[in-house]
Amino acid sequence: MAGLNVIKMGLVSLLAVSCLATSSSWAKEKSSGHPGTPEAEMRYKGAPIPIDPSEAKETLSPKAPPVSPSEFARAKQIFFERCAGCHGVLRKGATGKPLTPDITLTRGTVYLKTFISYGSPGGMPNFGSSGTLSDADVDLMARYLQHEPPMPPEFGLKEMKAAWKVIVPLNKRPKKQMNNYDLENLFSVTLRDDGKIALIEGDSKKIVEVINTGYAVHISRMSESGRYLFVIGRDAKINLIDLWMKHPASVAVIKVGMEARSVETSKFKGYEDKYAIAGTYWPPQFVIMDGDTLEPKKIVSTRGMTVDTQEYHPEPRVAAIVASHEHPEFIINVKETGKILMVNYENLDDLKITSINAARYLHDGGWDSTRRYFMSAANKSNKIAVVDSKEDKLVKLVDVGQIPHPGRGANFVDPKFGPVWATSHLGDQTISLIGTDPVKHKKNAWKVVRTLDGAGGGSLFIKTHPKSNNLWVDTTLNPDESNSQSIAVFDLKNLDKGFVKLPIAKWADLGEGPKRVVQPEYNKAGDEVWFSVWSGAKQESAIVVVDDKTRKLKKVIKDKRLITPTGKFNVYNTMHDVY
Ligand code: DHE
Repeated sequence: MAGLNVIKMGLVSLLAVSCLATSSSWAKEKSSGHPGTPEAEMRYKGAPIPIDPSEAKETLSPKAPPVSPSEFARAKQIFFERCAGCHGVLRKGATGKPLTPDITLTRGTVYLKTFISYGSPGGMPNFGSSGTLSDADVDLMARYLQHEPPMPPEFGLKEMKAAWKVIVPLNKRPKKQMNNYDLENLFSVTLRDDGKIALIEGDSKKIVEVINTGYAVHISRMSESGRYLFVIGRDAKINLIDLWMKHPASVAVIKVGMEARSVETSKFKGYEDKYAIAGTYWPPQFVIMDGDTLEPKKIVSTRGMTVDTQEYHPEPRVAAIVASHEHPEFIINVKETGKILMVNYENLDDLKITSINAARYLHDGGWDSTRRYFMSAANKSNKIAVVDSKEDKLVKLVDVGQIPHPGRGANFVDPKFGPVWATSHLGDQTISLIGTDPVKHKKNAWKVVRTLDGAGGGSLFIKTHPKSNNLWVDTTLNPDESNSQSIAVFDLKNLDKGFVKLPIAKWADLGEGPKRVVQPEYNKAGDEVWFSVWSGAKQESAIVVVDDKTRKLKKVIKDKRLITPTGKFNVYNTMHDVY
């Protein structure tokens, strides 16, 4: 329970920070308290991790300044809530610098206190001078960091099996769809801080089911057939939901670690719905499971050497996972080592893994329009790695803007340069368009062919649809409310004309709250685009549906149960990787 309280406190503090966003400009924020790192990025990366600090094994180092047992417990909690997201649980360095005792002991308490108090140009927040941590806590953290990092427990097959439950066995499940929903146009909506998902019917726009899931639920993915919905929480709990049931509900659950973000299912011909895979942040590993029961079959650690300096990294977290359409393979982003693993699931006993050197801090990504090339953001390296899933090799590392954050990106045909895939950025206002057709537009392939100027930095997601002429770009984490509460839309036929801003949050007509507009998602037909208006857990949120052709408001979905809606996953588009 202690762990849960910690998570709750952490999430509340995350939202509290979000609520603090003022109307300062993006540029002004760049030169604020922690130079070099926009506050939006800190807010995003600084989320607390859902590991119970009391479970992490403590080792006191004789050479380090003394820390009492009660101080150690407090310092662990502060570290897991505020620091581990950037520096890693084992402090080996992630997007933040390494903080292992070989480094911290040579720096000493006074240096570390200054660093924690005032921050650094590299992006370390000014925890002391901003009042986030008291003087006593700054002193405590400076001493604590000179001891060995406490080690959270491992999570192997035994633990997974203990946490695995088939709620409805295969022979008790329906043989055909037992409800009248238009399943392909159903949306699975993340209710982030409520630990639930809502299933919303695309046509009626009514919530038809609310289902309990993992804590701080993160993403939904579909099985190839469109029958099974997989939902993963930050606490690494996976719910397998059967959409054929009269009332869709979880038919199996499992916990695959202590902290996770990604889940995917096998999509190669002959393996439809056969396997599921989940990647964890802690322990750093992935697990392949049965697609219809979640029985864990094969666990593989991602610990290993970094791609550039070739040093051992004890905690390379698993970020995005996509299912190959070219081979029976999962494609896995390993964040801190910068490697992309092509895991062939034909024979789980003699697993074949092709390890592709990309660049550090791989995060999210998606397919090009042919679903042959995986476009993956190495966010802090400011690059997009292009992987050829047919040849299983790296095609190119493309330099883009500051901290690319595409979600799954957007595919369309640029009137001048041919087929492109686009990403927006967390760290600047640009949108990079990368040529993706090496056959008919060879000279444009794997280059940034065009850079659009968007409304601002702090963008998380970008979206279009094969049937649409619009490109939608959110600026969810921009400090200026006029950006974070609206969406920028470009006309794909007239990209030079710039964008138009639509006041999505205003249209939702809600009360107090941050009302951040996040993650455009299309319906199956590609003629509507849905936006979440994301406020605090105790505030009203909404989903705003816009007519794609006219760009006019079509419907505001409001419901008491819509608590902190963020990601939305249309069944058809998620099944078929349409974006
Ligand atoms: Fe996400 C996707 C990790 C914070 C909403 N997020 C992903 C993926 C990863 C990731 C690795 C890709 C999964 C895949 O494709 O297999 N997200 C992280 C973090 O580590 C981070 C930065 C901090 C954290 O504490 O979790 C983080 N993410 C957030 C949010 O705060 C967001 C905006 C709101 C929320 O619901 O938590 C958020 N992330 C999303 C969404 C997707 C996502 C909606 C899927 C986008 C898609 O279109 O596929």
